[in-house]
Amino acid sequence: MGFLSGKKVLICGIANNRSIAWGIAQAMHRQGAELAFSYPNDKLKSRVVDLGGQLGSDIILPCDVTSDDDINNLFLEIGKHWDGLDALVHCIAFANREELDGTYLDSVTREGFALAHDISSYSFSAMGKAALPLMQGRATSMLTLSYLGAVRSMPNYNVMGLAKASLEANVRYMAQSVGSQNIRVNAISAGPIRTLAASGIKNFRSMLGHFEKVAPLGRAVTIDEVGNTAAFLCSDLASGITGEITYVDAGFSTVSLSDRLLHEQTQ
Ligand code: NAD
Ligand code: 0WE
Repeated sequence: MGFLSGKKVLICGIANNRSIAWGIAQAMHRQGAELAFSYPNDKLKSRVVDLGGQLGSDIILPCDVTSDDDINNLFLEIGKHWDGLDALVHCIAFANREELDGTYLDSVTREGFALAHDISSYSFSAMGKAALPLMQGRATSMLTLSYLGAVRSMPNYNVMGLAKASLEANVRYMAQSVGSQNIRVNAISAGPIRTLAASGIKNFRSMLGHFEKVAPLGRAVTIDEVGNTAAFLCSDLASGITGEITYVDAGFSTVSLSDRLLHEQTQ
């Protein structure tokens, strides 16, 4: 019996089998969770139906998080399938591609700033709010995905960094506002992973190379490693953890000067 057996979990943000959300879905499935999934548009529907089916799920519902109606309908539909919800997993981010290139001040715009914050941060509050009725009377949790660019500047990450900073503050404020209902709210800050959201990002390959040199584990992290941590954080094993940002980054964020880079200089 897995540590999530009997738990009902909604996972939002699968685009394909490289998505972090897919790593989370598989890890939670291994631990015995029952899963439901959302997809943002018809183009992605068949892929999510297929991947969900591989984990025994036939609850696959539409939700573009820029729409209040979509968000409300999503939880109404979940309520028709399930008597409640034990965990909400949010793996959604978006900024205009042009704003993930060049210097921050050159690329930022009023509209792009609003869009990035709407999809990448506000949507977590909106979904959390809509999930509340289904989370009453059980020990439940909400989880989102962040990145180090929230707390350190990062070339080209630009407006997404501000949106992730907002998302991390969201985790703390949401945790405070639902703690008395025995609902926990956390984030995983993951190291860089080659997913759809990372494809086409300028210099992603050399960024990964630098990451591997600096990180104490000397390698990138996988969607399975993020998935296993997500499964833990959404389980009763993590019943004392809320408002927290857990780093799954091979130690990268803990390093000041890396051994490997120092040796490169001194050899
Ligand atoms: P991904 O492209 O597989 O997932 C991003 C998802 O966001 C997609 O499924 C996409 O459909 C969804 N999305 C975008 N706009 C949406 C909208 N309006 N409504 C509903 N869904 C929408 O990439 P990923 O890397 O798995 O990203 C998942 C999360 O992990 C994101 O929050 C990302 O910021 C975060 N993250 C990624 C990395 C990385 O290096 N890949 C590192 C740390 C954190
Ligand atoms: O959060 C992310 C990526 C989020 C993302 C990616 C895209 C690409 C396609 C948001 N919006 C879009 N819009 C698109 O049109 N990551 C943590 C991965 C990532 O993205 C970077 C990174 C890393 C790491 C962008 C610049 C620098 C580093």
